[in-house]
Amino acid sequence: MSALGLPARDRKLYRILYKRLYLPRGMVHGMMSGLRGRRLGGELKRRHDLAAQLGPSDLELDRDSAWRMVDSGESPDLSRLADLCRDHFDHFMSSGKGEAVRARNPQKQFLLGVLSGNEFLEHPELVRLMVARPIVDAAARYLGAIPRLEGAVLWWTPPNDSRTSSQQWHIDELAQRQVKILLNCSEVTAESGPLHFVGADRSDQLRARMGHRRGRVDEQRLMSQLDETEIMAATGPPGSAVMLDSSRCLHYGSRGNRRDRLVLAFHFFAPPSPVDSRYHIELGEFGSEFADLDPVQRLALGHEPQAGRFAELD
Ligand SMILES: O=C(O)CCC(=O)C(=O)O
Ligand SMILES: [Fe+2]
Repeated sequence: MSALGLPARDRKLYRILYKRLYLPRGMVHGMMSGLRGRRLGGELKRRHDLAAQLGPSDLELDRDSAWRMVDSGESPDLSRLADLCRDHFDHFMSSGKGEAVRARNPQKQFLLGVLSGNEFLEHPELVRLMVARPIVDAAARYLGAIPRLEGAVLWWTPPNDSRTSSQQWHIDELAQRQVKILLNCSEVTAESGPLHFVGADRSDQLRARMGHRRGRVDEQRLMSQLDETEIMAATGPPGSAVMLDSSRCLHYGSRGNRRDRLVLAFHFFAPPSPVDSRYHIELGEFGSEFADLDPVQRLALGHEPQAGRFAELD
């Protein structure tokens, strides 16, 4: 197996450095990525070399603005993935689990987890679609190395009136850069609390101007510098998606829903990226359900194929 699995001591170290000692994100990530990169050794180089060989993906992201929309039907893999997630959700609701998940967390009636992290391993057909080549290739070309599918969560947001945590403007601080896909699995309109976001180059500029380092962004201050027309909303029919670097693009979502929203969120981190998300996926053994995946896809799932298998890509 690859050396990507994150030792528990790294998680602890990150908490101490970033949360307790309050060291700057760039410093903590730089230091810890260096350590992890060293552990990855030759694998890291192979991930870089392989990414350098890739041609443009159909789902290419612009490096500066770091986002793109995907129309419904544009990616057969995402369309199929949305259908399967929708079926899973229908089954989840009809078996009464919807009410149970709402009751479990009365304070937070948004982004309710229908499927999360390693639960996806019971649904390999979903995992396989998340590492479809156009998706991994787009993430690899943006991140400069074959990345890992770090985590995934199928989120249900019912109508709500709250405005807390990720319903407020923020960036995802767990990584320096990442590629996140938010796949609409239900029809997402302005009433369904779509993800709202600003391109990365503009977000960098705004954050620099506000001196923003971490935590929620003050909305009033932000809006005094930002024109409404610069804000994008990820609306669209099932199978449509937004791909973005949510660690650079300011964003919020699930706000003011009048209608339910079902989205699949999954993200790719650069290989040495030091922290795991709450939705982390960690493959144990590489089972037969993934046996036919190619070397790039295997690496995306944290599995390093035998050196000889790389020849297949040439
Ligand atoms: O669409 C949402 O509710 C916001 C989700 C979010 O902040 C994220 O996926 O990073
Ligand atoms: Fe976020």
